[in-house]
Amino acid sequence: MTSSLKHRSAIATSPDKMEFAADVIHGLSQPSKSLSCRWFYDAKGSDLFEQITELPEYYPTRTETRILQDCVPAIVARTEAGSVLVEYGSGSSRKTEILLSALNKLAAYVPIDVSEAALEDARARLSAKIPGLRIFPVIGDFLAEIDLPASLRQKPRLGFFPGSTIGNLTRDAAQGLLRTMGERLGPHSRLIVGVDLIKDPAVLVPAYDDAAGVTAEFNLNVLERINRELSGTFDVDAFEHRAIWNAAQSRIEMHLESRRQQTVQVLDRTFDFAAGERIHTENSHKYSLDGFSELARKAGFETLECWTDANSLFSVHDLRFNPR
Ligand code: SAH
Ligand code: AVI
Repeated sequence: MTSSLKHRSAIATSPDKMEFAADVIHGLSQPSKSLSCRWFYDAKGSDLFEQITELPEYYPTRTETRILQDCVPAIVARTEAGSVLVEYGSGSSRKTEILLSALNKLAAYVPIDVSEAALEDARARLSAKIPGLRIFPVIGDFLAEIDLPASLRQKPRLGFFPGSTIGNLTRDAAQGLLRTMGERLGPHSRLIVGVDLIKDPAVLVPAYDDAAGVTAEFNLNVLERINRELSGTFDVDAFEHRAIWNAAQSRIEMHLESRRQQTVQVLDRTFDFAAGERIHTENSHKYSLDGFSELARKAGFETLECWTDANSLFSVHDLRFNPR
């Protein structure tokens, strides 16, 4: 999909239903069934993600928030006045408020997200809280081509990619995305990235399989979305949420496991599930500090500084793009 950046009054249409249909049919037709995690984020999915961020087991959001509160003076000190803040996968933009209130000479804020509902809520809240802030929300896939509006094209840019959303990509795809972001932000521009760290699976697994069942609901919502938007016939109760630590790949995997043998229809297609068969719905890769710096280096970024919390749960990296 090609997205162009629009002013909020002319917000682009939500991700194309045709693309959703094609992607779902492709994923469910594979010998190992899978769905892209980007489809989690309809209005209900974005709301469920916000609930996840407040769970006692889900340490990433509160830990990254604390790190950002501590490191924001250093980030601000390196940022040129008149910069445009471009955020990838901005969601509720709550952590962004830490940067927005400290970076008081910003030319504009450009949040990019596939979730129209999340973007609209964030825009309304930020406009009320920070009068005078110019906000240009973009509904779109951060993997696609996104141009800044003409009035902002000559301004220096600061990229922001928090939440360890980069962990939802494979390592190769993450490296490719970082390079693309660097090329679009421009030579010598900076990118602040939040990255979740490798730790004891006894901490990791409950973060993705919480006692209250919110993550299970978030995972299962993708089947409800297929039912709502693609005339799917999934019996959501006939699937079970699974969160698994894959040590070889240093990642948490989320799956939906069929509780019984069943057949499901999506649009005009039929899919058979054996009892115990899984749909792989998400990867959440975890990095070491050096492992992430090395990945960033291969993508053309120098690590200027990197911060973590006292328990080494999460990290924030201040990177500069130095293309060769
Ligand atoms: N940055 C926020 C939200 C993280 S949740 C935080 O740190 O808490 C991941 C966000 O990325 C969601 O809002 C989701 O809608 C968005 N997202 C996921 N895949 C995307 C894609 N391919 N392109 C743009 N946004 C995406
Ligand atoms: C957005 N992303 C980084 C979250 C994560 O931790 O991988 C999504 C999520 N999946 C389950 N819980 C949260």
